[in-house]
This record gives sequence, structure tokens and C-alpha cells, in this order.
Amino acid sequence: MVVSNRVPVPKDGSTKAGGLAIALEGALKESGGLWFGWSGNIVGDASDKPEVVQGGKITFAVVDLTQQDYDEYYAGFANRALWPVCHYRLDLVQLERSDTDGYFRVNRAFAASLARLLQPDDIIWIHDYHFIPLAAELRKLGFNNRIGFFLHIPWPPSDVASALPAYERLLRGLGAYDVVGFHTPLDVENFQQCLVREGIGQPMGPNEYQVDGRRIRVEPFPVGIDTQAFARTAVSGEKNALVRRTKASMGDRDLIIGVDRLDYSKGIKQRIESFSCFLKSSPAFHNRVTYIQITPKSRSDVPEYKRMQHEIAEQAGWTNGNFGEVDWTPIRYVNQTVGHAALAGLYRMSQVGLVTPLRDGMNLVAKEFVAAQPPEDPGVLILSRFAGAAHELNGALLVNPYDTEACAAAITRALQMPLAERQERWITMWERLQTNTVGAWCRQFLSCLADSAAEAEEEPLEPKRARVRSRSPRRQATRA
Ligand code: GDG
Repeated sequence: MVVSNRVPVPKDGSTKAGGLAIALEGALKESGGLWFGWSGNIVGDASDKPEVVQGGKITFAVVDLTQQDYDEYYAGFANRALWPVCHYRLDLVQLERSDTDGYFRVNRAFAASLARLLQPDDIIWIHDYHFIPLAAELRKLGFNNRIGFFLHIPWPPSDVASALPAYERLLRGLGAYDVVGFHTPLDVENFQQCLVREGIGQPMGPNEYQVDGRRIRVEPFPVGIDTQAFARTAVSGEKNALVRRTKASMGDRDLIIGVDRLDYSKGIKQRIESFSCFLKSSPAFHNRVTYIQITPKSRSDVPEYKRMQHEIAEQAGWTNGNFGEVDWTPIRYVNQTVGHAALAGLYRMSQVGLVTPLRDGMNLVAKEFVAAQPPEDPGVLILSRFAGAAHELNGALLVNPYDTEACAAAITRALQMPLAERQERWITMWERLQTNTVGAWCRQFLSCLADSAAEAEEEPLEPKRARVRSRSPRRQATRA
């Protein structure tokens, strides 16, 4: 059973899927299973009975939220407290007691809905910061199932994390899982530091802790992409109409590409500053290079995001006004979403991928850019050292995104890099991406969760609690 905030419920018989959705779907398709979460709908009166849709071997089950739930749990606590703290941005945290209460209340409600579907032998894999307390709520209802949690965003050091409202409760909430996974060893280290400093987790062995009488494993599982499939899409993407039009419009200029949700964690403002600095310091490149920044809007109902929309648009406009020529627009800044194939094709025709988040759990764009490159003439990845992907992609030019001049110099270096060096850098990253695929990520997490079950059987810390449910709620819900 997979739980995530948004669920790709199939429409018209086909399943919509992004990178992560494809991975999770792959995992569920093999074994069959249930995918539970928010429907995306806001209603006046939300029922705790999930709406169930069958899509092949996967059962999709979703519940609605009320406006108050959405405001407090999602826009409030998740996106105005957890997101900024986990991205080390204490300056952007907005604490409201009602949001904290709403977050725990909605998690309790999700647990009650999930309880209607759960069977005692179900293995549950819960995703992301929206659902930290979900296992604890399920345990309170008497469920003793194997439950794993994966955090898609970074986990900061304890000094930063302790700024979270209900910090101790959140840590204990994570202690209610059997396995807690993060993208990188650094996130794992930070989380372990939190457990130990707060005196909440007693170390029991490598990456194992005892929290409130339960055993918990804490491991890094770097998420990947479907590398081969993405590479194929990039090849076919070259024929995509938008890609062809873009190519024609470029003339013989080089292309730099950036692709990010409009989010302060992605460092788009600092990136445009660096590009501006590059143009200022390298006049030889004027009218020789174009930077396309694809930036779909996100979370526009959070004030910080609305403010940022204006700031970045203004900054791109200023750079174009300052450096542009009648026949050359240095930055093409778009807030539209581009289709999957077009995106892959655009990566492939780019000489430079500019991926400079201030902080990122992993960053899949970096991996997609590498997978899309033609081996005979690969582009150069410029990657922030603060992206989780930097732990794996050591063929990239690693930069500090706060250092404007260093980033500008990296752009110049990337544009001038000889073919042999580009190939050498690319091949190491490509090989890594062939091994650390999204499928491998799923298998590794689930096998760790299964191992933790076996260990608990061999060496229980406490007697197992009685299973409280005697009926078969999943079947009831499906009938409903
Ligand atoms: C979170 C963590 C972690 C973007 N614009 C378009 C488009 N995208 C696709 C990209 C990529 C995905 O969205 C973005 O993934 P990222 O990993 O870069 O970032 P987040 O959305 O913040 O994801 C992150 C991730 O979870 C997974 O664990 O890596 O650190 O923050 O796949 O290609 N796709 C299309 N058009 C667009 O305009 N088709």
C-alpha cells in the first residue's frame, strides 16, 4: 500500500504519471496494491470514506479535504513550516498554532480513512512531509503493520530542525515507522543527530534506533529515474514540434536550460543573477547563447510564492532589457508546463543544464538532463553542491549557488569545455544513472522494509499488540 498526498487516479482508463508516479506504479503493478491519498478536491463536507477506483491491479483510494483542512494542513503547516525548515529557510517559516493542529488533525483523519481499507498483512509505504505523523496515528488505532516512510525533501541538522513547531512530536512520529528513508547520507546523519540530541532514539546498531519501545531503521535511498526510458524519450523528442521550432529559432547559438517548479528552494533568482554576471563578464558570448528557463508556477496560494513570481519575472525582464539586442533575447523565461517529450528533447539539444538549487532533496532534473544527452556530443551539467544529486553526479561542474561569480565562471567553462572532457564527465554520470534507477530505489526500500520485518520477528523489542480489526475493510470499501 502506497500513501502520498496526491494520487494519480486514472482518467479515461489511462494512468497519468510523472517520474515518481511511474516508479510507485511500477512497484504496485508487480504485486498489486492500493494507492491512497488526497483526491485534489476541496469540498464543503469531507467524508472519511475513501472513493475507490480500480486501475488494472492497482486500487486507487482517495479522500477529499475541506477548505480549512487544505489551509491548515497543506498550505499552512506542510508548505509554510515544514517545507522552509527542511530547506534550511528559517527566515520564511510562518508558525500558526492552528496550522499545527490542522496538520495533526488531518493526519488523524487520513489514518481513520486508511483504517477502513487496511488488512493486517498489508505493507505500507508512506511518502513525504505531509504525512510524518501518519504511522503514529495508525499505531494508535492498533495497527501493527510494517510501515515505511520516505522523505523526498532534505532533513536539516538538529539546530535547524528544532525550529519546527511540534518538533519532538514529529520526531516521535517518525519513530513510529519501521524504516525511515532519505535521499542522502547527509540527511540520514542529520536525522540521527536529532534523535540522539533530543534523547528520543537510543542507538541499537548501525542505522538502528529504539524509539518509544520500537525499532527503527534509518537509511539513505537515493531516488533515480527510469534512465533508459528517459533517454529514448529524448531521442524521439528531437522530432517534437516545439523542440524543432525552438531549434530553428536558436540559429547557431548555444542553449542553456533550467527547469524548475517556481520555488525559492530552486535558487532561480540567484541563477539569473549568475547568468547576468556571466553576460557582464563575457561579452564575447553576447548573441551567442540563449538561456531557457522553464518554470511552471506552484503553490501560488502561499504568499512567499506569489511574491517570488513577480520578483523573478522582473529580474528576467531586467536582464533582457540590459543585455538583449534587437535580434537576441538572452533569457526566455516561461511559466508554462512543457510536455514530457518536448522537455526531454529540449534537454538533449542543450549545451548546458543549469541546476542550481539552494537546497534540494535530490533534484530529478539533473538526472533527466544527463540521461537525455547524446553520447557523441554531450552537454555539461552545472549542479549545485546543495542538491542531493551532487552526491552521485560527480561528473557535473559542482557549484555553490550563492557564489554568483563562481557560477558565472562555471557557465563560461561549460560553454568552452572540449568534447573529450564533456564525454568523460558524462559517461561516469550515465553509468551511475544506469544502476541507481527509480526501479532499484523502489526495490531497495521495500527489501529494507521486508528485512526489518524479519529482524523484528527474530528479535522482538516488545510483544506484538493484538490486531484489532476482524473484518475486511478493503473489500467493503471497494464495494462502496
Ligand atoms: C521533490 C523534491 C526530489 C518540471 N517542469 C516540468 C516538468 N517538470 C518535472 C521535471 C522533474 C520534476 O518535475 C521535478 O522534480 P525535482 O526532483 O526536480 O523537484 P521537486 O518537484 O521539488 O520534487 C526533490 C523529488 O521530490 C523526488 O524525490 O528530487 O528534491 O523537492 O521530473 O522533469 N515536467 C514536464 N513539464 C514541465 O514543464 N513534463
